[in-house]
Amino acid sequence: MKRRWIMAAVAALLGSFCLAQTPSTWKLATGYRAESFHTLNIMQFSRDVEQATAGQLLIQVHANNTLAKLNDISQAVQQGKAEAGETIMSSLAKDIAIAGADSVPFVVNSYKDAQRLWKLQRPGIEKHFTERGLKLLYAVPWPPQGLHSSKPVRGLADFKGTQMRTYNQTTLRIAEMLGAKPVDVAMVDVGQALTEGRMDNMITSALTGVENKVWGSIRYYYEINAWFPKNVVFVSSKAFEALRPEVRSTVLKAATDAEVRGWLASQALAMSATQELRKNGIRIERIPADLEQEVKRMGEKFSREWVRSVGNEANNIFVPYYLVQ
Ligand code: PCA
Repeated sequence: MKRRWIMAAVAALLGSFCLAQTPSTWKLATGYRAESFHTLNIMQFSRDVEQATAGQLLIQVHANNTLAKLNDISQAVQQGKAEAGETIMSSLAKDIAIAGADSVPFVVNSYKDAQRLWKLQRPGIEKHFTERGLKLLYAVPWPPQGLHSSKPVRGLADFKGTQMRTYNQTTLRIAEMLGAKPVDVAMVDVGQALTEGRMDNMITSALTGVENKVWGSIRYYYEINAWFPKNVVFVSSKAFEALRPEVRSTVLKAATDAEVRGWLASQALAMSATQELRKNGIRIERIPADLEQEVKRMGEKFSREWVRSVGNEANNIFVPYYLVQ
């Protein structure tokens, strides 16, 4: 009798042990290619988590818009179609206005500035995420945004009527201000859109030019350093809270590491990508000084419009940002 009792107790104990050890699996959706540096960083994050939790949490990366399209990823996570996701933060700006802060032109001029801006932007983003049942994990910037063009750009008139590729509200508004025709093209479709003659120019990183091998059509790249947009990686609060506390802290530690690693990678790629464009025959030039002035003035106009439309939350970021400069 006693032996039976002991066996039952052992079985119950083993059972609860196994239950506690059941691994969790997260599907993580991203709109960028598997080979993109952001995705490679996520994959490293996933391996770090798997290793540090001894397989307690597995994060499966679904790249290239396969699980959800880039602009729908936060919704997909909120609706439980994926546990986690990555998107470009400015794609959330319609819902969370301050998510557009890192795409306001000519505010940030270096990675150091971009870090300062992120520190000021982060608490507000976390608050809005929490209200939507999302937990922020980390954010990593794209290299600075420059102007790619199939024709040389000498003055504002050179943009008139051109087909300008856009990827967020900022690029859309800029195309409008320049009198260009905005064409919405996903990052992964840029190469094809160029081949099909659907676009003449775009503002994006040199890296995005390299990843899409734009040199067949793009002949000029102007390093205007317009802004440093960030990708943000997040998980549903529900999925995060379902983890045991020690797994949760392991995930957060791996997220901090991923953020540091991602910023360094972005910085290194900013240099090498521009060289890669040059190697492939693209001319790296400065825009003429008077055009630069006009473009900067447009940036200021955009900033004013942005701060006015967002209100207090924008001031909470930009006032301290400019005060400590
Ligand atoms: N590449 C992405 C966003 C910013 C960037 O550098 C794109 O062009 O869509």
